[in-house]
Amino acid sequence: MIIIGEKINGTIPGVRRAIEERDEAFIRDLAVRQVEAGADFLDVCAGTSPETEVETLLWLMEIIQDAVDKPLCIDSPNAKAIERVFGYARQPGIINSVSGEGDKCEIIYPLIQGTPWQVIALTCDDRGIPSDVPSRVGITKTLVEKAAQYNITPDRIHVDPLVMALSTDNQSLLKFVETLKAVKDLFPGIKVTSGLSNISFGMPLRKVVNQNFLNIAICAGMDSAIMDPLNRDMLATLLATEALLGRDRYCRKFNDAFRKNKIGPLKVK
Ligand code: THG
Repeated sequence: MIIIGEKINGTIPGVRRAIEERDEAFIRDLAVRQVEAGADFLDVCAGTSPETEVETLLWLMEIIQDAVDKPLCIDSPNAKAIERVFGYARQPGIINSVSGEGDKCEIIYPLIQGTPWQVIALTCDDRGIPSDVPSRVGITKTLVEKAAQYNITPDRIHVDPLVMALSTDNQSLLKFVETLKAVKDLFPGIKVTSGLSNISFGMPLRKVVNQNFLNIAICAGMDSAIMDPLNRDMLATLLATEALLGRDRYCRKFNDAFRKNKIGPLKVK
């Protein structure tokens, strides 16, 4: 499983404060701790008003890239902002995201053409966010076909089916799994990703629901997740599921993360 660490996001109150006060140490610490916990990519989202977004992203990107040697996942609803900061990434990462909305693909795909960059493709378009499987698969098809025009192959695309809250759509998880299977059948090698928190919106014990979603999604074949690797229980769910599925030889990753040993204390408390 590919872990995209979500903690450097200006919509989180503590991060917003750090951005406003230009608290470099706070951001650096979040970068280092997420990487120590196993993040493969670090999501970076300004979460500010459009006027200050580019400046904020550049400030965040510089701090993160000075602190750790991991690729970024550049997260913005604004393709033009992504275009402006793209050149400041020091290694290929993930663009978060394209969708069928407006001219997003026409801005983002040329940027990453001929590079190893990957991209998250949201299954929404100018008609909105569909919750049914055929519409999601249809949008995925369009996004993959457009990508092919720029020689961007399916293995560089993480489809994000934008899960609905279970409290408003009882079939939400089942539709996610169905979408996952359908897009993988259509485009072998394509990746499927998701945020983990939408599923539990409006429910008590949200974290328990999120963890169980992660477990089922991994079993169903999800390839990456935008998640908080510093949440001990969430990371434990991920590593336990992978171990149980036979993907963690000698349970080494699980044990290294959580067993106190001679080398040091628990990595994630
Ligand atoms: N899909 C894609 N991109 C996304 C999302 C998605 N980007 C934004 C968002 N969803 C994912 N990022 C976050 C960031 C923070 C939180 C939730 C989603 C959050 N964090 C709490 C905190 O850090 O304090 C607690 C998290 C926890 O303990 O689990 O709520 O869906 N493509």
